[in-house]
Amino acid sequence: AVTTRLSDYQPPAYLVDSVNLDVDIRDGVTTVTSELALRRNPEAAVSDTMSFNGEGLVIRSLALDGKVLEEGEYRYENGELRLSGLPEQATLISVVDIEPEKNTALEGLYMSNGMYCTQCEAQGFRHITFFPDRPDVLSRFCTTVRADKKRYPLLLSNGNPVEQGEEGERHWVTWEDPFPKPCYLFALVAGNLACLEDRFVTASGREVALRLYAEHRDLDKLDHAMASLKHAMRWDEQTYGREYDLDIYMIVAVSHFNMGAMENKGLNIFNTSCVLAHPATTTDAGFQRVESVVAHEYFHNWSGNRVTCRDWFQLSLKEGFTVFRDQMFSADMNSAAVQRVNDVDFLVNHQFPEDQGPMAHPVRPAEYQKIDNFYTLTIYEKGAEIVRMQYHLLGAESFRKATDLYFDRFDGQAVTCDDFVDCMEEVSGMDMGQFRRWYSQAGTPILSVTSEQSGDTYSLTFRQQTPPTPGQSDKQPLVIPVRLALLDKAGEPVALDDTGLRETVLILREQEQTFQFPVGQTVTPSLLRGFSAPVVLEFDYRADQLATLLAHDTDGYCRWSAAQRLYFAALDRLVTGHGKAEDEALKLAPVLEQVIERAGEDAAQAALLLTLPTEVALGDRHTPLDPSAIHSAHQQLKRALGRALQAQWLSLSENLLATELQMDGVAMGRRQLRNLALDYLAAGEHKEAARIAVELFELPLCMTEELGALRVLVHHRLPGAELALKQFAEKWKEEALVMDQWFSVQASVPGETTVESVAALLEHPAFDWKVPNRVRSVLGALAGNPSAFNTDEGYALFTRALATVDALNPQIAARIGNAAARLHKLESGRQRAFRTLLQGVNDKASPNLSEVLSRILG
Ligand code: BAL
Ligand code: ZN
Repeated sequence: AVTTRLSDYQPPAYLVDSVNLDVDIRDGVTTVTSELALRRNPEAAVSDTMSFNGEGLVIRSLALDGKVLEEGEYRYENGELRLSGLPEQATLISVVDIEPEKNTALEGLYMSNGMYCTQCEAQGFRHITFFPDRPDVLSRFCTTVRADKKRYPLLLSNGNPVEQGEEGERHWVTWEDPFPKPCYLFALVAGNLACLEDRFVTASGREVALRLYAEHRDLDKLDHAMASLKHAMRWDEQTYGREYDLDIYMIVAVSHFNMGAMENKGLNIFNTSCVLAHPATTTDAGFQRVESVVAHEYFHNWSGNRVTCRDWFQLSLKEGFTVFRDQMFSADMNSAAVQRVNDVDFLVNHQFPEDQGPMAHPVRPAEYQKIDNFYTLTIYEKGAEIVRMQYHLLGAESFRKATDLYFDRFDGQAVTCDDFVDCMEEVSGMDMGQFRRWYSQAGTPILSVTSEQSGDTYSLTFRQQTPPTPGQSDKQPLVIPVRLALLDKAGEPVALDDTGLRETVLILREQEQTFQFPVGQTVTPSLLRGFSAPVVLEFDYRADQLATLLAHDTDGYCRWSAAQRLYFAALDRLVTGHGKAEDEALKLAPVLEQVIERAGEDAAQAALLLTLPTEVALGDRHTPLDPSAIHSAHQQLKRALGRALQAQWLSLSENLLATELQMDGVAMGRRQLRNLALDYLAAGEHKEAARIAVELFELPLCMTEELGALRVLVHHRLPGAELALKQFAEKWKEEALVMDQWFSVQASVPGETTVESVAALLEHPAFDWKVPNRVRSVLGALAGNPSAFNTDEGYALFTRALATVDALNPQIAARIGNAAARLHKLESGRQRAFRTLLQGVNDKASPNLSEVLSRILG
């Protein structure tokens, strides 16, 4: 395997000022003619040799400045075309053949359900034509797409259409993109699609055509994406002063897609799951996801496209920043408190484990084998937290000045994470030197806090330490902002100094620091408010302190975190055999009752507070990991809570029922709480659970209700479950995204026997190894279901499936392969069995999968 290192970065020897592409699509073979205007790079050491990337291209001809190159005058091997003896400026014309119909890896040009489409980030363009496939080569693109007129009436590429014509049964359209861009932002679509069209007038009065494309049958599922897009466009003008810059903005929905969506200039290509939405077929969570992904890709037009990355080590420059932007947008569109808890929940339950496992890497990695493997939660979610800390350190006003400076200074350039922080530093006058360690140091810092009351002084001592990660054993102290309040017995924040300040931010810089407050009474520290830094916070809270936080804290994150601590403490005692589920439930009941009583204030927040941590999260607290013990503890507590609060669950299940469909945040929160209540009711084996679930299933107002009911029936194996599954599949067999949910519900039933269902699902006629969404719906769900996954049969099935996926789509295989990352934590019997099977897959794995498995196997 070839390792690429940040320290080896060299600017390209030649730049490509413009690209003329002609893509001639015919059944079986597509011919790509490209004309590159090359110019020696004044920023690079003088050289007359240039390498162009090219994967699997069949050369028809190559010509330099009009002269045909004979074999021997160039070298094309190992994915690289090398030309020597180049003048200062030259024109390279290449004609190559590619076979999109055979492209199951879904990178470059490929077919998705009868249409042609592309995915070029990170390195897909080299599967289309020869090019310096690196983000620091920015070129003006002019693209002509040719195809059969009847079957592919729609021919799209980046920018604006400038010419079109017909030749018999074929036609062509030429698109020009005036903005220089790296080739990873190139896109092309040829298909027969329906269009939802609208318009947006920018703040400066320019009119932009908005066109959303999908299969004809999905035309009624584009309204929510359109509304989200318009909100995002306005928000970016108001919040960052950024306007859209082309005359057309297009989104195309495709069913075969490796990622969620892609921000190609002016022509976003989306996984159907992130753009299509209709209440009958899409859950409320799905609606929220569409809103945030549409916004995310739109925001990339500035944070990513106008200002892009110098190299792929800087990926978080655009991704971390853009995730932060989409999180803040969603907070403004919905409930900010709920949004923050959801974002933190996701980070803590998914990125923290990544940071503690074999794939741990810095937000700006120092090396990689396959860059596709680094589209990680660390780059995205932790990257967003690092930007968020800068936002809070500077304050909203200075942060805006710094981003203005960043966009203005680097417009049209490919830059680094350091360039971004430089702008923060320059505007604020702060020294961000130590802060930059967040980009280069991997791992989640552990912040241990102790308190002491001495007379009229309350002190807090903070000790920070980051555990070693692969390849990085020594860790330096980080800048950790800790937002803090101290609550009195009634839950009111007390004055922290003689000015009456009731909340403050402590900026930690050293391994150990103590802070004193003139506070004479017993207090409960409300620490890390708003989750002010991505750290694991250790504080030996007493149960009554947690109850105070949960009941009274005004900070949504601190309330949620208190609830999580209470649940974990109870679950840990059950795992280690030191508690009884009924006793634990009785201790928790009064606190949870209070949450339920206040649920009317914010049902979504109540649902978050009442949701138990997952089995995966519980397992991560116990080494060696015995998934059966975890599963049993989890089931016991859920059942006991189901019984202890059964009157409340019953009342929530029945009383939150709506009579007419609404899609606002309040209605969504009520549905979330109701589904949760029904789940607890069933866990407590209440005799009414099956009746309520069946009634809801049979007459749902929307997919959130229908799927919530189905999940309860299936997960608790209630009477009617089998029939409901059958009816659901019959009703929704034509709706791929709904059927993904049908697969997923079954693969996520906790318990060992689910492996048998998963084996059957993989044989189901509707299962398709070539559709990433379908593969994820089964294998992703199994991976998140530890009691089924961690069995001999689970390991055997998973590894067999992994090899099958790898042969078709290495990127997806590598992603799914990450599910094995807890190998080193397993108890020895399971670890041995799983290791042997993984080794067998790794021996024949693609470079993508091999990088992941080799790190896991150690
Ligand atoms: N750039 C890849 C997809 C996304 O993060 O928007
Ligand atoms: Zn992105």
